[in-house]
Amino acid sequence: SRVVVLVDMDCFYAQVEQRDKPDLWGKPVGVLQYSANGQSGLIAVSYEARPFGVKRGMTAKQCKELCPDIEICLVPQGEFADKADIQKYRDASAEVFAVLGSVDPRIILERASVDEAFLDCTVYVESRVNGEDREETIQRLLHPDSLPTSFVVDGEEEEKNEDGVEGNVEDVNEKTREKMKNERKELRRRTKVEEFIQKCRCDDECLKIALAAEFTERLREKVKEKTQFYCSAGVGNNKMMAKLVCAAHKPRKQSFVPPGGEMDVLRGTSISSIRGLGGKQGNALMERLRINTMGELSSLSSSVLSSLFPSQVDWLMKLARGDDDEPVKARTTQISIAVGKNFPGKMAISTTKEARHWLDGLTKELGKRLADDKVKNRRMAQNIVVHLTTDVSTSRTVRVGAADEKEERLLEKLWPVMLSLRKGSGEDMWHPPIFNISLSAGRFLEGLPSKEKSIMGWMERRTKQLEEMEVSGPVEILSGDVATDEKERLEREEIGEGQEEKDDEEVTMFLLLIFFFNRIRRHNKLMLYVEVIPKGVEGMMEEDDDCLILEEEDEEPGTSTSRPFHRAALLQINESQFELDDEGWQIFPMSSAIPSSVPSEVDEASRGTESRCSIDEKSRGSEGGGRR
Ligand code: DCP
Repeated sequence: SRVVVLVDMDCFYAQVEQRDKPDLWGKPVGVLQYSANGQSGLIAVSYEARPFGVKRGMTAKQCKELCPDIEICLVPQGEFADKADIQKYRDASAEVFAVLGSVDPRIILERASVDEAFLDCTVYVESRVNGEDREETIQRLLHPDSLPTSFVVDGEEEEKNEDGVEGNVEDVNEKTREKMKNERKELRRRTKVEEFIQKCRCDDECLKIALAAEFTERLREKVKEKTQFYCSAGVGNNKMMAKLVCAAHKPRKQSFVPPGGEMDVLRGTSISSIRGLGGKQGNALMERLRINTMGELSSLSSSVLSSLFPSQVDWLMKLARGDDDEPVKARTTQISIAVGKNFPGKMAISTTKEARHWLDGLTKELGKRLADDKVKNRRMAQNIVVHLTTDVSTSRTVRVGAADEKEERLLEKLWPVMLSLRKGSGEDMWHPPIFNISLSAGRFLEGLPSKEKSIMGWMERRTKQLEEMEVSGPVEILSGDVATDEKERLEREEIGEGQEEKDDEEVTMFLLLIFFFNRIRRHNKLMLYVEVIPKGVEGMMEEDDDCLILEEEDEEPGTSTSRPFHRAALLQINESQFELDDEGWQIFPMSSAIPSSVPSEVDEASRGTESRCSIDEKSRGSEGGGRR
């Protein structure tokens, strides 16, 4: 049978905040998502805050009452549509997935959510079962360091899991009791693990699970080492069991189901704890069949089930036995990228102008995320579903292509579709009022047009080189009036007058800049300093070029301007010093962006004097004045 692992980050957003502000490690922390309509609530709660009764969904006031020392971190506000910006949590998630995806090529990795991944370890453990000296393996697994945070979940009554982190218990006796209880728990844990390992001597299925548990312990250590984040895990023979037992011991622990013990685990498990049965479906089962546990479900006959849930009988009977065929699908990206906004109660949208305003904001946010995704995952969405909730739920699918990448184009494409969902006939009013707008991009087509691929490929190689060099000061990757200096080297591309080619170019430059912004976000180390790049400037490169040539398009070939029009340099400065201009893809350094030492360092490092002066002058010129 298969061996599937679910890795789930502990209180993920709270850990991202704790890593950002290391003083917060070990303290009660809540992450609050603020919303302009006053409906703010906690979306993540650190384990230190949980013993106080602090829960997701509570307001800041409610959790302060329960836990006065709690630190509340606010989710940053986004640029568009008055929405939260969860990019930093997505970036942290990408770091985790980079580690999970780098461990062994025999493992299939599926991104299940921002902080959860399934790993199919079957091929990996099978090759090890066959290749290892069994007695040696058993001895290694029996060593206390081998499975230090692993629990056997076999359906036997456990002492209640007390969230694992001590609260502020003042009473010494209370502390001693707590300590003794933890020691008892640890002894029980180790005894059970040892008993299980002994079984591995003559049972390959057990050995496979044990090897997967050992692998998962190391994997979690690696995630911690590389990202500072703690996670928990579940190991079982399928997705359902892995997910179920992952929740049995959290945080910073992992659990596994002994082969054949699935039904023992499920017997007392509530139906709503099962993957896929947590929502409406599970409720319908419990209400209509008047049952609560998976044990009760397994005792029902197929005729009883088929009378109420005819199309799901086979699936339900399998689940009740602990069978789940769903494969782990190799995927580290999201299936769809969605943005949305609720307008509850009186906030409901009732005018066409408001509707257009919000669609505009959401389109900008979606456009930004798609551009980001395109660079990271080398793919492009083919569909966008526009979804409106009024008195009913309606949606329309719009087909999109490369030409629609610019936000204005996208908006012009989405707006008529949204209008078509309006029922009222009045020009200005929107009837019935809108309670939710969401846009979901999907049906991704893998791969990018070759021109964009080459630019991004080059940028990646160059950035990697610079990272490997452990650059400590600013590094100039390009300077000088290339239109003159490099003219002979460049083969001008024929660019027609048509709008499409022009748009292509802009998209290319836009991508290039977005790419660097991603780098900056990720490493907060290397960044691209780009002065005004006018429209019609194009990046060109050959495979082996060691610098990117930005060239201005001329109306007449051969009369290229000698005016230095651009410079780019990789500098090691702080992200907050930069600002993305809202007019498009131009990026302007803020007045404080270029530390006074930078121009001289660029000066020493570079060869083209003219441009160095310009960087110097321009950055000085912008001092005090913000954006130019
Ligand atoms: N999240 C959110 N809104 C929700 C639920 C979760 O924004 N309604 C975010 C915040 C969480 C992250 O997703 O940190 C992961 O969600 P989980 O359900 O996995 O919960 P946590 O990781 O916070 O805690 P746990 O350790 O219990 O899994």
